[in-house]
Amino acid sequence: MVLQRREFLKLCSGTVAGLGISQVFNPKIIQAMEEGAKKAPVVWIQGQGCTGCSVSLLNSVHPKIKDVLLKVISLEYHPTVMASEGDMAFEHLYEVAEKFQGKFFLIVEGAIPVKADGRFCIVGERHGHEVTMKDLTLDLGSKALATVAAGTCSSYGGIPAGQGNLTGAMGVTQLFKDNGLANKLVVNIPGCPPHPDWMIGTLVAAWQYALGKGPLPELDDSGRPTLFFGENVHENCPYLENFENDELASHFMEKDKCRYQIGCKGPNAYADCYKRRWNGGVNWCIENAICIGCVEPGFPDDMSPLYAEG
Ligand code: FSX
Ligand code: SF4
Ligand code: SF4
Repeated sequence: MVLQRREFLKLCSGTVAGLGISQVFNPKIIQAMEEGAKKAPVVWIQGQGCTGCSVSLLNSVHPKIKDVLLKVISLEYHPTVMASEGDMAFEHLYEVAEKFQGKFFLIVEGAIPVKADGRFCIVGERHGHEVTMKDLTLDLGSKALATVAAGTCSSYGGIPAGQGNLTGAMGVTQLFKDNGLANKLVVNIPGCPPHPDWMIGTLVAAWQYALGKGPLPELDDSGRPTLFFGENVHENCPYLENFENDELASHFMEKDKCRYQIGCKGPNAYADCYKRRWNGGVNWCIENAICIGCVEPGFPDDMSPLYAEG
């Protein structure tokens, strides 16, 4: 049976909230997406980051990244994965922004440096002039339907904005606020890197919203979808009982004890990692090491030192 668009949207508005993203992306729904609507044009730009956010997205297992790129979104520009380069690619980016003005999604990866007029991060050249990440983000952000900040760096500044920040690195929300774009919609998907489900799930929800068929994803005070960032890691951790019984690991090899004493920041972190897990569900941070609170606005400074001696 092929789902009709209306059924698909109904299903999604209920299921995105209630189920895992992998369940949302069952083949019938993907088929309905293909048939029901045009793919959402997306442009992805990168500033000060490690590209881990992109790598995380490319590691998406359920759904396969191939299906996301071919069937769900229309990725028109991505500095690391596109085949095109130079003037041709950069011109295409501007053409998409013009053609789909008010209808495309801007995804920003990495922080944006503003000191020295943004010249710490040059992302291309146009008409013989260097284009800074700062100017490009403001230009595209003013034309986009919504901006998605992928990763803690673009959400809140992250590692580039940590102690010793010489470049004036900051996240998109702050940049927009400082430059008259405070009214533009920004959705933060923090994480260093963010889970692929968080990125794809948010795009799906935003896409429904763009079609006028779904509500805006509910955001918390830090601009994150509560769907993924509404739960405390510690309160849901499988080691909570150990914590309460004072069974605390003093080194990483004590696998059956709580990691609080060796630096775990789970009590201060809000994300659904405990149930979503990472790497296609194989493991997650606390199972192997500790939570470093990578999704929080104060990361990394407020979470430092990341590790502690037990
Ligand atoms: Fe930041 Fe993205 Fe951390 Fe890296 O580029 S969120 S440094 S994992 O990957 O921006
Ligand atoms: Fe809390 Fe971390 Fe201990 Fe889990 S391992 S119970 S998140 S302190
Ligand atoms: Fe980040 Fe902690 Fe979740 Fe790991 S468990 S991804 S460190 S919030």
